[in-house]
Amino acid sequence: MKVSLNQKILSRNEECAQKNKAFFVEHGVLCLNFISSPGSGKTTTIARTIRDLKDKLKIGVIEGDIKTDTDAQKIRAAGADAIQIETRGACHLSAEQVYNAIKALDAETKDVVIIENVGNLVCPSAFDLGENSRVVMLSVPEGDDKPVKYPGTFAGAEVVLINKIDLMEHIEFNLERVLADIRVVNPNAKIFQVSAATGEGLDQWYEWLLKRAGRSDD
Ligand SMILES: Nc1nc2c(ncn2[C@@H]2O[C@H](COP(=O)(O)OP(=O)(O)O)[C@@H](O)[C@H]2O)c(=O)[nH]1
Ligand SMILES: [Mg+2]
Repeated sequence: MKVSLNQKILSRNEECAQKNKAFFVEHGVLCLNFISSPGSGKTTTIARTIRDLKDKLKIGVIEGDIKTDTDAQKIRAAGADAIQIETRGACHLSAEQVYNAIKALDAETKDVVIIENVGNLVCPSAFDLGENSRVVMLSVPEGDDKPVKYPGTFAGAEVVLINKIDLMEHIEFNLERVLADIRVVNPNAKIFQVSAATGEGLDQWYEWLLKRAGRSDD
């Protein structure tokens, strides 16, 4: 009984995800689904990306949180349009919520739509939102065992951002282990080591993003 209800929810989500996907293809918009634990630095990274690429990319953001619109406010302060979705307890965004947000955001006028999913490494990875690509973030203070504990989430990533590398000297974090563990579940993932606080390593992320959005010079 429970299994079939879950299947129904997932298949309804899948139908709506297909509509979102078709929308992004039709309008030539790159949609990224950002997934990570709370506090790993998604909002900080997205806001910095908006500021640093403001002359090159028109970015719109869909924010998912259980409560509050604080992240949408931070994104607007960085200079981009943002729509906040409050999930009221749900641990992930659904494709239907994203469908409604796309309309409110005038997503067809953007080069890139970034979805900041609800913070956790479990539920968001089970729900396709119709995105073109998933970006999974892991920050140094969370510990180096996360790729082996949440393999499914890392397996679905096109990009893995290892954030807060400025804290590496203060915290025990076996980078080699993390890189090897991600490679086991996802040999093709692009892995960038960054600090959204200092800016270190972000150039490689920006290069990837511009290229993926079809906006690079080369
Ligand atoms: N030291 C350091 N702190 C960071 C970095 N990126 C984000 N933070 C801090 O981590 C906290 C959580 O960041 P936030 O972007 O809200 O994380 P989110 O919950 O994933 O959106 C904030 O206090 C940020 O200032 C980083 O690269 N280095
Ligand atoms: Mg956030």
